[in-house]
Amino acid sequence: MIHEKYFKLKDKQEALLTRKNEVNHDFYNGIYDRYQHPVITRHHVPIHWRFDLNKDTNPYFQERLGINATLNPGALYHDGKYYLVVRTEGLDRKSIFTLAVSDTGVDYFRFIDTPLVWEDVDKKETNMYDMRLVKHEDGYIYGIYCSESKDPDVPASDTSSAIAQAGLVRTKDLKTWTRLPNIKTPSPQQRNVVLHPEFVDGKYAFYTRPQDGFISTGSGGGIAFALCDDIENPVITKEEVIHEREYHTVYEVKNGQGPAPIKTDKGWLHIAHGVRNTAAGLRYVLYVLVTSLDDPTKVIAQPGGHFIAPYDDERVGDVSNVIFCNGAVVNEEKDLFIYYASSDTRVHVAKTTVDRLLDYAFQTPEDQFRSLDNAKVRKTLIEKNEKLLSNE
Ligand code: M1P
Repeated sequence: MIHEKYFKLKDKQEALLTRKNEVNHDFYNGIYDRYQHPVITRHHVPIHWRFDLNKDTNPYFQERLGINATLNPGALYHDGKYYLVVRTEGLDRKSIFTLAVSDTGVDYFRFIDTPLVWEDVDKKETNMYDMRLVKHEDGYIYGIYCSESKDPDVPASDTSSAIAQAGLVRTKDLKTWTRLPNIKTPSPQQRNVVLHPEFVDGKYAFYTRPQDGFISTGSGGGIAFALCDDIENPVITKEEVIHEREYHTVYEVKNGQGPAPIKTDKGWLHIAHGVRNTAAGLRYVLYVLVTSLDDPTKVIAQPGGHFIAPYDDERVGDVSNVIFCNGAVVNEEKDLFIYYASSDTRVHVAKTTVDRLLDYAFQTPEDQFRSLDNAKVRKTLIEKNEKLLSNE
């Protein structure tokens, strides 16, 4: 017999799942719209994924498998619907992948099916998170995620050190997934590995983030580009850094490719994350880059500063002061939906268009890397505007 509390909680949840999400008009920058509510929170996770509904086995109707956070989703626009593969973190810290879908892309997201599982090819793998979903021109939908395991080479007293590698899966229908081997690279650790959607010189192309340590990139770092012959036995022998970390920028300490880049007539549009250190800890923001269609290793536009940073309530969560994005989609109207998580806790959407983002990418002044030079850039803008205003 189903516990009566289930129906009460379900009604309450239904109000959340059917709530319309409007543009937040308190925020304006002309580049993208923010929305009033997150698109996915832990409260969106179905009740029967968390509770045993049976009154006999759960007389107090206790939550048996609680959810701590829903964050960092991979995204895919597929058959007219907006799909997210959400990093769904249990109270036990383990992240699992779950599928949510919406008809609008900004509201009414619902979790469907059951958590994604596949053949267990790597028994050392402890945690998995941050999937990048890519519809590749070879006809498969690929997911690359961070596959984390305990570092075997540390003393027994060290129960924290971990190794991050790039796990690889693929599907055609988002239901049946095949696990391929982890992507081998020259770097001891890898996170933020992303598949480029097209072949380059007849090979599979990847964005990687070489790193020496699990948290610190050490002597590695930067967004790198790499080619690989065989996706079923993915071995990368050379990583070329195409966007480096840089002193006194929003990507001073670390950076990483976000979703797969979006192909436009002016170049490949990238959304990346940049990290700097502060007295309050690491601050994660998003920034934008464009690379050349002829040569995807060549950066051709690089607007200065951050593109999305923690705003209002987004600042606080499990890991505060973090905006992270590994999913963005474009629909037939060239609307661009950027799914980002705030403070490793919940998922939001920022909506723009490909044209609007290209305008931002190519027309926003670059960082001059020195305050005095940046002051001159602003002075030029002010003087130009003052001239215009005086002619009014
Ligand atoms: O906690 C912030 C983010 O930290 C990591 O990102 P990076 O690899 O750049 O350090 C990831 O663990 C990510 O999931 C997390 O949101």
